Amino acid sequence: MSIKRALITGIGGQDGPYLAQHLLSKGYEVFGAARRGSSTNDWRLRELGIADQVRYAEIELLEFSNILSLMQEVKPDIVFNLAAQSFVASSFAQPIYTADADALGPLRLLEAIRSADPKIRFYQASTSEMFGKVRETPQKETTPFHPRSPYGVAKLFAHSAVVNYRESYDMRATSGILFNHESPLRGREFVTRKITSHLALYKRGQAGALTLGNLSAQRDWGHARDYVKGMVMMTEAQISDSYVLATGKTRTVRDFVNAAAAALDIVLDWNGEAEAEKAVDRATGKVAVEVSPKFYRPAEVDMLLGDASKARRELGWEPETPFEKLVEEMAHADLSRVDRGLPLL
Ligand code: NAP
Ligand code: F7E
Repeated sequence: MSIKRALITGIGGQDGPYLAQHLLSKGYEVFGAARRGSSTNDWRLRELGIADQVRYAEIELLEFSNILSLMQEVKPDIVFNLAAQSFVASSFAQPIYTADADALGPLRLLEAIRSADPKIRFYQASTSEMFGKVRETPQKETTPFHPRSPYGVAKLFAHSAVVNYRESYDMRATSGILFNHESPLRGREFVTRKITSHLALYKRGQAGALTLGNLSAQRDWGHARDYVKGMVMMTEAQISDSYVLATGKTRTVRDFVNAAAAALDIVLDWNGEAEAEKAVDRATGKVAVEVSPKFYRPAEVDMLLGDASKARRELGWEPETPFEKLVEEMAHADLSRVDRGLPLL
């Protein structure tokens, strides 16, 4: 029997709408689950033009009873667990909440599925943050983990639970170890969108200098639209397993700033080092980018670089969007929002 009904937790985040769009295009019926807030958070679904094609449900990862009822009422064929407290910096300030949502949340989902219908397939949004202080480069499925944040620790618990439920109960549980993936729908607190949204405002004279933290951190950045396709490939595969999705290229935060500035026709000249490093706008001679230790983390993940050859070999997955195209798409989307007077959400 082919899988038809998908339930996505975290539908209001970055990945949820791209995943919903892809599943809808493949003929799935899509239920999107979000926690209750004081207002509706569906701007990303509206930007993709699919807000009316998704059926909505309520979920709170901290509450087992509502997760169990959701499984019993929706009766999904597959659950994609994208919901999480996903901002690494906040996880240092809220480690216990982060563990409850990101470690115990997926465990509650697995238990609810085991109880409601163990045939329901499960996808867990695992992360390259689990590699943390990396033991080898590039990182792949067999690389030992060494998380560097409460977020990474919590996600490692969830990843291990998925493997354990697969082995213990023969459940169709998959873990996608995804490296950073970005898009115009990325939250503004993450560094890529912080850069593109701020530089778009700066370009139109609506913001001053952009203040960042560690400019030398390196990430393997891909496009969320490409990565959600990999999630679906993993869950449609005959055997449930764990897969890395990555581009195989790494860039610094500084590289990202330069690419975003170039997409907006801003030329930057860098000088200084560490906290004194600055980028000067060649056209005006004013400082456009500066550093503040306020954005440093108690423990940093210095460099991530993924090897997705298992996903390429076994699933046929390939990232499609080159780094420059990703940055250009994000920078142009933010400039267009500024020019249309739209709020930068
Ligand atoms: P995101 O934009 O932060 O979205 C996360 C979603 O989870 C939000 O809609 C949020 O709801 C919801 N959520 C948070 N806490 C919840 C709770 N207690 N109960 C119910 N819902 C809750 O994250 P994303 O970038 O789409 O990423 C999707 C998943 O992939 C996350 O699990 C993330 O950790 C993981 N991941 C992301 C990346 C990446 O580079 N993007 C890489 C690897 C793994 P609100 O809107 O109400 O806050
Ligand atoms: O930071 C550095 C920061 O917050 C990237 C999440 O989706 O990907 C994401 O986690 C790097 C870090 O993402 C600023 O120190 C410098 O080294 O955009 P980020 P992240 O921490 O890599 C993984 C795979 C996930 O799973 C997570 O859910 O950029 N950085 N200056 C800064 N970061 C931020 N946010 N703000 C700055 O001003």
